[in-house]
Amino acid sequence: MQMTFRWFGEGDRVPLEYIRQIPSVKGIVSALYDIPVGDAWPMEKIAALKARVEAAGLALSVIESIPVHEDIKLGRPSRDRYIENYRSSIRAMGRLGIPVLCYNFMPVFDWTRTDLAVKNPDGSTCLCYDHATIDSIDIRADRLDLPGWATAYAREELAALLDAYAGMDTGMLWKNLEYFLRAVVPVAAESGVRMAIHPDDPPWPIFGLPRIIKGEEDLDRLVKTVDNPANGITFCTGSLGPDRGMDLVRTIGKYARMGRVHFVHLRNIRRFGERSFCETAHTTESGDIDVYAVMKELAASDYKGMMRPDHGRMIWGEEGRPGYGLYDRALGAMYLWGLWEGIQKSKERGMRR
Ligand code: DNO
Repeated sequence: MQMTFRWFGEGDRVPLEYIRQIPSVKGIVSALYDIPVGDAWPMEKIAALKARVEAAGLALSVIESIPVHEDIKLGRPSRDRYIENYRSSIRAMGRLGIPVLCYNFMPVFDWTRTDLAVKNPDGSTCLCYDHATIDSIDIRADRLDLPGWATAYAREELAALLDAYAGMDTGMLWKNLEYFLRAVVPVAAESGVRMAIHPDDPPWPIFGLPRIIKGEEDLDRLVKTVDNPANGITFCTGSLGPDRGMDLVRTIGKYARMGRVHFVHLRNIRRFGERSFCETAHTTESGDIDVYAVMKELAASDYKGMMRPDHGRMIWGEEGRPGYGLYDRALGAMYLWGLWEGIQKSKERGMRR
């Protein structure tokens, strides 16, 4: 397993040089942030990003993400042009030897929270999601402060997209994902790039928009759609975990043994009621996910892919991008690596016995 850390490019308040000082972190997860969605990523720009990361003594291990244009998700005729661009970006990644591509297929909104700074008793703040709040929002009328809202689409564009998705059900969205995968996975396989779909976060529909990567049944369908190791999963415990019915330990082992987990986002959450939760520190004792058991199962599956500590709280007075401060994620990396080393060592001892 390689421990990695997300870096949002030169605009990130967390410099690469600080990331390098976190023990265990060898790889960077990043992207090009100035390319319009749908355009092909120029090879020279990706090469420059890679050179910058390597100059800081780290490897560019994962691209998260090349966004999928809404026309592809909507199945519009223009999708073929955008798919061709996507294929070209994958080929460029392959030529540069960047092994993993994390992407998602969520209509309009990426991950969504309803509060970006809930105060904990210890003075830290965390991100929370409350489904009743989501249900009470009229997205066409209200002003929102949701991650993705401000950056992704202007108001008029959003209204047009919501209209376009109005008649779409999950069956149609699946067909469009399948069309996309059949077109891009062979190119990824040939280029030595492993695609890793990010589950829907939260794992249920929001704002009446269909969502299709919510749990085991969906992941089963995904891996079968194009039966190729290049068609894989970003196993995100914090995205799949809010569903009380999800058995994270068994399923991470199942897909890792199939060779389909290429990237792991690890974080913990505390559930409140049916569809509400807050993000916590990474440790098992902090939330509802048995992080130790997840790591143990991953080690038992002989996992060799990438992992990153996902969203942290804001601690020690740090300010920054919600979920992506330095301090709590660095603590998370250390905790996860500590678990991993301990588990590996007992595995080795067990084998010697
Ligand atoms: C949130 C992230 C997601 C993820 C995309 C992948 O913190 O995990 O925004 O990058 O869904 O395309």
